[in-house]
Amino acid sequence: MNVKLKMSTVAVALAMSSLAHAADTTTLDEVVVTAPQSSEPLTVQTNPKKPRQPVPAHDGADYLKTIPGFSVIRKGGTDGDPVFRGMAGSRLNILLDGEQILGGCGGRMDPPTAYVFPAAYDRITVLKGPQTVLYGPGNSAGTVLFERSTKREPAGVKANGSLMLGSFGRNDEMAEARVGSESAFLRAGVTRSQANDYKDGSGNAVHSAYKRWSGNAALGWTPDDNTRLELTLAKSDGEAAYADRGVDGSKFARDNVGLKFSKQRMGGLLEGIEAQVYYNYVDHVMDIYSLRAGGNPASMMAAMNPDRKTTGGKLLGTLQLSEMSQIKLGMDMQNNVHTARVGAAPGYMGDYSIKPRVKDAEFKNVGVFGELHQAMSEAKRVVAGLRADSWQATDYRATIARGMTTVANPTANQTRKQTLPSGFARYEQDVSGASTAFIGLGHTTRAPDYWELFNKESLTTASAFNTNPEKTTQLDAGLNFREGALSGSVAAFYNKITDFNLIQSNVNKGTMMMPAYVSVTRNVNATTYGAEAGTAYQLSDSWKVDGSLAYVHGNNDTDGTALGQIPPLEVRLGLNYDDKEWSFGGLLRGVAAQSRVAVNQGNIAGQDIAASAGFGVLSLNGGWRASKVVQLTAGVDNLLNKTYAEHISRAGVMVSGFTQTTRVNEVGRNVWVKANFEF
Ligand SMILES: [Cu+2]
Repeated sequence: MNVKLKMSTVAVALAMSSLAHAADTTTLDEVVVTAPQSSEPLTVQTNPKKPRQPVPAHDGADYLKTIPGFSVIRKGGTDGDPVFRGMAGSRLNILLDGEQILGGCGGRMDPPTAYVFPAAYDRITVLKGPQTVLYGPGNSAGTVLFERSTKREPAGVKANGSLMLGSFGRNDEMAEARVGSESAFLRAGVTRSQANDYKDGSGNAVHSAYKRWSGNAALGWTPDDNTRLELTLAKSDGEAAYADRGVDGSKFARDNVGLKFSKQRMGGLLEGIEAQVYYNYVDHVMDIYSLRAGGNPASMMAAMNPDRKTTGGKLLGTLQLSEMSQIKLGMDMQNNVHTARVGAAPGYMGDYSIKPRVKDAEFKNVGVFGELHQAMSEAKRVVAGLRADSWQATDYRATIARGMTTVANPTANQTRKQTLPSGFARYEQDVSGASTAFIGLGHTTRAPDYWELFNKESLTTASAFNTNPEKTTQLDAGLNFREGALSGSVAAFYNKITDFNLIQSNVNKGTMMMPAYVSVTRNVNATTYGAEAGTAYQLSDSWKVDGSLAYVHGNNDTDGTALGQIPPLEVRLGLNYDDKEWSFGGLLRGVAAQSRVAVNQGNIAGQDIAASAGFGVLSLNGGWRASKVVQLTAGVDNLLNKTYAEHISRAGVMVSGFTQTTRVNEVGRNVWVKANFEF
C-alpha cells in the first residue's frame, strides 16, 4: 500500500466506516450482546438498529451501556445518566447529527440522551478521551455521536422498521422510509416505545413506567456524490415515572430544526467544507400528581416547568496540505438560555402553565480549532489538535431557594468570561497488517455546566457561580489487533484532573437544631486511571467466544479519599453460534463489589450511597433470518431473575404503593421478541 493510499485511509476513516455501517443496515445482523468492538484507536462504533441484549430502554444512555467503559445511573425505567470511565454529565459531549442538545431539568431528569431515540439513527460512535477537538469544547471523558447515514442513494423507495414486545408491557415500534432520486430525497421516521412498571428479581414493582415517541424528517439535495444540502426537523415527547425522587416527568418535549451543507473531495488545497446551523428547544415538566398517587395538584409546588433553548453552528474546512498531511480548521458556536416556572397543576389556582417563564441562566461559547493528521510513513502517523473556546455565562437569579426558604443570590446579574484552552497529540503505528498501537496525551478545559453553576451552592456562599473550570490532562494508550481468528482491543488511560467539579450533597448550612441541607459544587483535584479491553475468538465458522472488561479507579487527591460514583470492575463473557440463518447466544455479565466509596459525593446526576455487592447476570438469545425482509430475534434477559442494582444508581425513595429499595433495582427476568423488517 503506498503512502498516499494510507493517508487517504486515515483522512476518510470516519466516512468509510459510515459507508460500512450504512451497508450494515441493509444486511440483517446478529444480536449485539457482549460489546461492540473497537474498530480504530479510541473509536467504538455500533449500529443502534441491531437487536441487543439486555434490551435497552429506548433512550441514548441505555444503548451506550452495551459499550465497555459505560455505565448508567438508573433513576427509573428510562432517562438514566450515561457515565464513561466514572465521568458523568458534560464531561461527555453528546451530539445528535452534530448538534448539541442540553436538558432543562435542575434535577437532571433529562440528560441529552433522554432526547435521543436510538432507532432513528444509523450509527453510534464513541471517541474516547480528550483526543479530538472537532466536536465542541469540554470532552474530557469522551465524545458520543448519534448520526444518520449521509450516503447518496439511488432513486427509489426504501423502508425499514422494527417491532418489539417484552415483559412488563414493553412494546416498541419503529418505521422509516426514504423516497427520492439520486439528486433529491425525502426521509421520514417515527419511533414509539412504551413500558409498564417493571419488577426486580424479587418481584417488587419499581415505579418506572414510561411512554416515548419521536418523529423526524429530512429533505435533502445531493446534486453529486460529494455535495449535500439537508434540512432536518425533529419533534419528540415522552413521560416517565421516577423511582428515585418525589416527582415524575410528564413532559420531555423537543423541537428541532437543522440545516447542513457539505462538499467533499474537492480536489484542491481545499479538500472539503462543512457548514451547519441548528435550533434545539426542550420543554420539560415534572410534577407530583400525574404519574403517582397521593400528590396534591393544588399545591403551589405541584409542577415545575424548566425549558432550554440551544442554538448553534459550525463551519469546518479540510485542507489537503500534501499527500501526507491534512488539517481540519474550523469554528463552532453555541448559545443557550434556561428558564423555569413553578406552580399548581393546570386548572388550579396558581396554574404554572400560565405563569411567565423566568430566565435564570444564559451561556455563550465560541470555539476555534485545528486538527492535523500527518502521515510519517505508510505505517506511522501523528494526529494532533488545538482548540480555544471563548466561554461566557450570566447569572440572572435574584434569589436562591434553600429548602422552604429563599436567600439572596450573591452573584445575581454577574457575567463570567473565560478563554478555555484544549489540545492533544497522538502517535499511531501499525504493528502488522491489521494491528495498530497508539499513545496520546490530551488536555481539556471544561467550563462548569448549568447544574454545577446554577443548581448547587458553594461551600461558603449560596451560589456556585464562581466555580473554576475543570482541567483534565490524560494519557491514553492502547492496541487494536486482529490475528487470524483472534481480534480485540485494549485502551488504557491515566488522568489528572485539577479543579474537578465535585458535587457533595447533604451539606448542612443551618445549625444542629435547625438544619438546612444543600448540595454544593467544590473544586478538588482528582486522579483516575483504568482500561477497557475486548476480545473475540472465532472457534469455527459458526462459533465465537468473546469477552470484555472495564475498570476504573478514582481518587479525590484533595480530600485523600476515593472519588465518588466510580463504577466497579465489570466483565462480560459471551458464547455465540451463528450459521447465517439461525443464531444462539449466551451472555454472562459479572460486576465486582465496590468498597471504594465517598458517601454523598459524586457528580450532577448522582452521589455515592454506600459500598455495594457484586453480582452476576445471565442472559440468553436466539435469532432467525426468516428471509431477506424479516429477521426475528428473541431473548431472556436476567434468566435467573437476580435482584441487583448498579453501584452508581440512585437511591430509591418512598413512592405510594411501592417498596422502597436502597438503590433503584435493575429489571428482573425479562422475555422479549423483536422483528426487524427491511424493504
Ligand atoms: Cu425534572
